[in-house]
Amino acid sequence: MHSSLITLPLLALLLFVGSQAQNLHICNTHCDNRDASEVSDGARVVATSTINGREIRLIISDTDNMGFAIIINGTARDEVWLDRSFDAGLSWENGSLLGFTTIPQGVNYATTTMFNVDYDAVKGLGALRACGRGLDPSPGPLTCTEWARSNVHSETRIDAAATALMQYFNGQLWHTVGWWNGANVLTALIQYMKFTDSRTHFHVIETAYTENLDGWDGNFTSDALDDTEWWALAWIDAYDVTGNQTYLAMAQFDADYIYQYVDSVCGGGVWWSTARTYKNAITNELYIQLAAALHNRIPGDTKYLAQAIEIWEWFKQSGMINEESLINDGLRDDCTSNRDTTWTYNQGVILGALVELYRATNDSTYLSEATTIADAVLQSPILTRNGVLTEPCEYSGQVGCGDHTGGCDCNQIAFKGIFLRHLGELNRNLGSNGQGPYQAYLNRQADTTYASNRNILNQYGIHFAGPLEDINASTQQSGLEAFTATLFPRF
Ligand SMILES: *[C@@H]1O[C@H](CO)[C@@H](O)[C@H](O)[C@H]1NC(C)=O
Ligand SMILES: *[C@@H]1O[C@H](CO)[C@@H](O)[C@H](O)[C@H]1NC(C)=O
Ligand SMILES: *[C@@H]1O[C@H](CO)[C@@H](O)[C@H](O)[C@H]1NC(C)=O
Ligand SMILES: *[C@@H]1O[C@H](CO)[C@@H](O)[C@H](O)[C@H]1NC(C)=O
Ligand SMILES: *[C@@H]1O[C@H](CO)[C@@H](O)[C@H](O)[C@H]1NC(C)=O
Ligand SMILES: CC(=O)N[C@H]1CO[C@H](CO)[C@@H](O)[C@@H]1O
Repeated sequence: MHSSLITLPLLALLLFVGSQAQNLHICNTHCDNRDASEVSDGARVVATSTINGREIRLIISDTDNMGFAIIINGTARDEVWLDRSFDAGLSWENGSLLGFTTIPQGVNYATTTMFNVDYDAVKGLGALRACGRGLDPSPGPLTCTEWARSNVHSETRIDAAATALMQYFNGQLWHTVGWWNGANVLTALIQYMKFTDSRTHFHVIETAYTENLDGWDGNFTSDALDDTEWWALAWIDAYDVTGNQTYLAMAQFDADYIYQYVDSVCGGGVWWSTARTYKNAITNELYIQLAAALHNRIPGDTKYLAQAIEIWEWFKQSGMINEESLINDGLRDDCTSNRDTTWTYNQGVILGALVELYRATNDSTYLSEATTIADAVLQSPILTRNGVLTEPCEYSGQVGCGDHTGGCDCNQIAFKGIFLRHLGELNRNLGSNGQGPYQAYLNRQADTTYASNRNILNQYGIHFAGPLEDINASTQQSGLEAFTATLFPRF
């Protein structure tokens, strides 16, 4: 896994996101700095913060897709302004103090002018917060509300989760996550498009393709073969929603690159990396899924189906699937299972792989083998705690990704969404009329993360059951996938 970011030129259109150019003057339906008295009916207070007896309010008009700030219960010269962020609240237009104003003599409140939430011309998705401070008797500490936005592109919980994820997009990848996570964020966004009718973020498919084509070793390959597979599977989904053969051809190119690293050590299987030091579960599960998916999309193919079956037959008897029907991480040098952690994503990708094999063959044995593994996750007290999907590293008290104590590293925070993506796929193939055998479980994950793991910007943290912490684009990817997994195909 490569977590580090690579640098390539940003899309010129989105340059403002990285540089946070000051003094943006945005005109959508209305222009920035519009008088607040012109606000449309239905504006609402979305966030408040208090400091030294003053209250700062953020007011958003969904109709205008604009917001403004008010300070009340203050004294003359108290200050109020807006901050606006185009990267999910990581940074904002420094020094702009949008709409900055002070309380005049004789009253105890002041209102800023209105500013746009989004920047439509460059598809910039923004967030606002209201800030202020008292000036009497001397400059006091400042306070800001939480970040929030309008309900534009965010009316339902799944649309809001997708829009909050797109706020991290930097024109190439996503702020706070690197190469392999980027492939998974893209997959989560494309699956959202696939299972809803939304095309709001459609442009990201081509942009991510073009801007990352020269990343690492080119054509989405690198020494990390699992990373190559994540990208290849993103291009399979891209092909599904666009019908564009370029993406299918790229997935095929990547599969052929990976298959060079299948050999007879331990009886078969793909190596984790080109260094040929470790045969593990994820790389092989992903390959089965990729090869079977290619077969299902390339008329007349026999090669990829044969590869998918070959790797599955090997994997099934490799020892990595343990006596509980859960999948451990990989093989030791002596070719026995290392019995390492049963990460949720290792229980997930195989479900998607077996569904693709079922589609390729109509052999329902593949679905029953998938069901056995899925049921084992639902029954595992480690992976399903009080009915809620939980990564083994969560709540461990160890310092995890970032400075927080979520206990999972920067790779592991993405795993639960990956599991749900594939459980959803199995559920769709076992069910009909919007109900599969895992529907109740999937609905519970979505409802729990919505209720216990979300802020008012519709950002999701690492723990589905809360508390809310460690928010970044990978935890957001998992949040989005909790909703997508509950949906049935509509295309
Ligand atoms: C403003 O101050 C008054 C008097 O101190 C108090 O009764 C009122 O609740 C305050 N309003 C807000 C919104 O803080
Ligand atoms: C197919 O995708 C490629 C890569 O994003 C793009 O350059 C090309 O224009 C697309 N073709 C069509 C017909 O949309
Ligand atoms: C990428 O794929 C194209 C088309 O197959 C090929 O011509 C090119 O050499 C590949 N580049 C790399 C760096 O693999
Ligand atoms: C699987 O069965 C369906 C329904 O009978 C049929 O349409 C499809 O062609 C079959 N696929 C394969 C690969 O045999
Ligand atoms: C999100 O993940 C990145 C690495 O992918 C890490 O640097 C960052 O600290 C994480 N953010 C949080 C809040 O954990
Ligand atoms: C002077 C100033 O306001 N600096 C802020 C600029 O924005 C970053 C975050 O984007 C803040 O951390 C700085 O304090």
